[in-house]
Amino acid sequence: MSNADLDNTARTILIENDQGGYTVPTKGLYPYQWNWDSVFVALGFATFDQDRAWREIEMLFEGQWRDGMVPHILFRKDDPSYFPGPKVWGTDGGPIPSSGHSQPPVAATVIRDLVDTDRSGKALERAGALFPQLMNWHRWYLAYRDPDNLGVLAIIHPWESGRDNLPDWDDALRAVEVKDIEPYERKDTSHVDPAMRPHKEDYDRYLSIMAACRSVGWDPAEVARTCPFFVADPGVTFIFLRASRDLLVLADKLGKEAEADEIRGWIAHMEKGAKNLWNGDLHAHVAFDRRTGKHTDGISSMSFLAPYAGLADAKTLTSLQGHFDRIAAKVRYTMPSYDPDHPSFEPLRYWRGPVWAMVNYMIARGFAEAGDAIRAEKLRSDTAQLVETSGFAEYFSPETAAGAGGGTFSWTAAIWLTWASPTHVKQAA
Ligand code: 9WN
Repeated sequence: MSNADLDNTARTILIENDQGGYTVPTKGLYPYQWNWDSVFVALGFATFDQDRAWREIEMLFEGQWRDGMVPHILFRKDDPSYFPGPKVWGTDGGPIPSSGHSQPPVAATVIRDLVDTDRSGKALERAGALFPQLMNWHRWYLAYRDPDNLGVLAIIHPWESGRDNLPDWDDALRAVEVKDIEPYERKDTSHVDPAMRPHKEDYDRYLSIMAACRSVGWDPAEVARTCPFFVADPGVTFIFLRASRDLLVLADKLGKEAEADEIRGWIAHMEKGAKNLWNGDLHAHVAFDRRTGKHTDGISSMSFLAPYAGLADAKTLTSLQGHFDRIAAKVRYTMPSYDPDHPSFEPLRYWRGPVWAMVNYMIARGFAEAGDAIRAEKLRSDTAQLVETSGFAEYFSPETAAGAGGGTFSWTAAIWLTWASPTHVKQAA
């Protein structure tokens, strides 16, 4: 297929996955609105329909909870093709049935992008309408995912990280007691080869964490205090820090001085706090279990997001470039979701090895901003080749380029349109 054909296919995927203002990640496997999927999807729509891009994010924020949380899934209708659905979550925090935790907060960054690339003259007004909601979501993250004010954000469930079965969660997850779960039937493994999905032992614990949170009524302070899983995540932390910098730009544009001061305080605090994630043996930022204080011993793709978060001091950047080159020499396509030199690496099992287009996009952006155009371009051209070889898959083998998981995937299409497509590169030049 030519690049122009791929561009058309990508647009068609977004249009066909559109449910009337919000987009499902892919039909069948994921039939609802997911948080960070929608935000990346907005970037794709913005390449041909800016109004529709805003609508995607506005509809996501329609589901914001009273306490400020923006849920990871909005169940606008009940669909039996996905498990666990709204009844299992048992939440009551907002106007739309939803899951009970959040997902990486990329929204402020994308909203700033929509403002910067606006052709309608209406973007700042729309950003202004969402601004108080963004502030409340960021405040919620700081209050309930960093209750001890360390300057790093924790996740209460592997799903909250968006990287469900990442090896970083293994030890903390194994420590979760399997209890209070009803017999259940997974649906994901009827859509996708089970070898590309998490194990049953993982799902038992995913559901046990949900049961524990349900038992405290999803009260965010109680969840932070008692949740059997509470792990500081470089992914969520770096995405939040980056998003806070973009929120600050929006605050300045909108003349919100008090909020701008507040955000500057968060940024300064998190710039210092990030050292809590530093693993001195690996020379990289990694996860650490907030209950045991133990760091993980592997590098994940999100370790490479430090420059995206604005942490591009010489020590961090040089060390990441070294890891990048080591990994690039080991696998054909960067950036595998986990270090291929780690014993937990599995090239096709979801977040234990495969390449994800939107992660590559974020890493590349950070590297480019830090002045490393060469590695940024390697990430882009690898992503383009993966799509050219295997289409708009959910994720890809870093070794063979085989597509895995769901097909006709919205965020892969969106990232193609906004960044990876050679057509886009030509237009941007
Ligand atoms: C659970 C929708 C979502 C993504 C996540 C990805 C996967 C869900 C699942 O699919 O997670 O949230 O059921 O496997 O891990 O990042 O947002 O695409």
